[in-house]
Amino acid sequence: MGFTIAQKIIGKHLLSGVMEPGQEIALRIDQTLTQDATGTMAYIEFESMGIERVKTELSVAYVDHNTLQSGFENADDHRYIQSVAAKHGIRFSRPGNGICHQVHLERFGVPGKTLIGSDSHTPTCGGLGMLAFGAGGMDVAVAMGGGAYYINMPKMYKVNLSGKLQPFVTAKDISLEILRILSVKGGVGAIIEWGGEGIMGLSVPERATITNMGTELGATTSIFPSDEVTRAFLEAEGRGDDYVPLASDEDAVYDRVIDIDLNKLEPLIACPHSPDNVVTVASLAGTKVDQVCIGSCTNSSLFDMLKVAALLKGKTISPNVSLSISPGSKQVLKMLASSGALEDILSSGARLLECACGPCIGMGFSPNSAGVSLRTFNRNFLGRSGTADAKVYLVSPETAVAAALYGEITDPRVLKSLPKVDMPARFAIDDSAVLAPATPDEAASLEVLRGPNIKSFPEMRPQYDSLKAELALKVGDNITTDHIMPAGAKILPYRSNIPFLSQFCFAVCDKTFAERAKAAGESIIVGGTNYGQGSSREHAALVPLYLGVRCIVAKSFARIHLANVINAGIMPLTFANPDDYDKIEQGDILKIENVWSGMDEGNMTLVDETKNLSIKVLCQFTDRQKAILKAGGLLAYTSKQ
Ligand code: MIC
Ligand code: SF4
Repeated sequence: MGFTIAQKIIGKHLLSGVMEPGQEIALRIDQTLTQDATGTMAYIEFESMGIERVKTELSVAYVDHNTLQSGFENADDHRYIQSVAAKHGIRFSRPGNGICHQVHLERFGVPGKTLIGSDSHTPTCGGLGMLAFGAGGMDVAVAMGGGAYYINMPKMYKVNLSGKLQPFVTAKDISLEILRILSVKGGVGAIIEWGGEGIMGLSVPERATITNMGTELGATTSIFPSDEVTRAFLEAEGRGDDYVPLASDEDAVYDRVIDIDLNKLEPLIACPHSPDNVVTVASLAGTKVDQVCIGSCTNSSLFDMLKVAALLKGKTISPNVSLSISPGSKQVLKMLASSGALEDILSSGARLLECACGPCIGMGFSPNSAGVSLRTFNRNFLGRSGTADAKVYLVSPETAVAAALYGEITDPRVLKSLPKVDMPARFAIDDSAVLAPATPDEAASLEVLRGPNIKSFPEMRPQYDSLKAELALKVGDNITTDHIMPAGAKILPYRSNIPFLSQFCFAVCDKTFAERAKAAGESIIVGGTNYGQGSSREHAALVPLYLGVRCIVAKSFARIHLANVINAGIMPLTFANPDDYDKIEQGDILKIENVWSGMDEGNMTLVDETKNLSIKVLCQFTDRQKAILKAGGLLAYTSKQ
């Protein structure tokens, strides 16, 4: 039996475990990346491990999320990350240099290597055949220190693309189509490999749009082969030497195969408030639009931006629409400027934003009240834009331009002629905003610069053999990390200040939760399916830990959040019978006895003392996970080792 691309890379990086779906495996990690919103915490954790220099082949610290400096907090955090990176052997990508995933794709991603990043869209580099995973900051800290990265061996899915994209139908529409087919839960536990003759027509940045949004499927990661298209991209980046060919074996076996005929694909749009709420653009034609945003790690490559510029050339956007453009990297922006395309963008009435995440994470450019915003981004979760009642739709750059020009949702095919966009044989390479770390000799005397916003890590609490606490919050299905720990310009600057952040925990669902949980001392949360989908932010586990949450019982968990919860020492349990979810209520007193033996047996009895009920809950922890929970979290466990 042959191997898939992912199985081949896993096989080469396997430190322990067997490659059978569902079994825990340990992987050697070649590269890591962090961004600033999760990075401060990851570096605080790395420092606590007492390791002088990272042990990876390459580690890069990006600043791209918290770039709005409306007080000292973000600037202090940037300085902290810059100094900690210099001291410990990590490259530092300065604010303004671009979005981590776009820059990593351009400058550092290597086919066949492993990468973990403290950001859920790290699979973007799967576009060039890298096995790249989003992870919590603690897992990234451990990998920087040379430790393994643990995942459950995923199932293998294959998506075969046949035919050719028709004019005005794009890689983004392929992403939306697979979300329509699979939903935000459909990729859970799987690695998605893309193949078929249709991929030959997709450039690396287009492939990266697809692997980027694989995150929204809940997939462990997504990957493309490394082929002549990959070689051309790496050569244009002056990195031809990094090219290695990679393909799955003819007789590789997949757990599921999905076919998409590109000839039949139409422009698609994801409606509020979920990326899988997908319909055709044509079906919403005529809906008034207030705002259009083009950029984010999904759609900010030179190819995307040149198409946008060509479509805007000589035209003026609707007076009722505010259009923002955020190029993904300084490389993209410089090439837009030198080719004259920037002029076409600016003359249309667009507003140029910095090369950063910006509006995607609510860092400025929030929509007006109840505004309709069309974005080329990957997430449209409730409240994420910074405007609670905004309606955010996800679209391709072409559909975004059509809406900006007409002031309403418009099938981009009405724009009729699609100007031909030629990609340069060589990109404008300028790594001046990537700072090299200090040499080991210089590093010894370097000071790490900490501002007053950096507060200490929450107290880790070992699990005890019995637990009795109030069910402080009961939530429904598909709860995102944006519900648990919202982001946005007002809150994000406090990512290294857990006590401050804690007041906003679950505020989207229940403004009283934080206060009630704190007053209760210890508490339990109950959730539905896919609890914790979305971001990799470990704050969605550390903040509940700080508020005294000891255990979360859900119908199912999203992968990265599950790992973060265990790393924080909070016990995740699942209902043996999902119908039991309906039997318990917020405010009930819940009790679990014999936690230790229950962990060994794989199940426990949850007693609802208020309702006088006994409910069976499951826990399939590995020995390593049990030890982490008993120790009170990954950091405590690692220092014990
Ligand atoms: C996001 O897109 O939600 C983020 C912000 O990039 C997060 C990371 C974070 O919360 O800092 C992610 O996707 O992991
Ligand atoms: Fe940044 Fe948005 Fe991408 Fe997250 S999804 S890394 S916030 S651009």
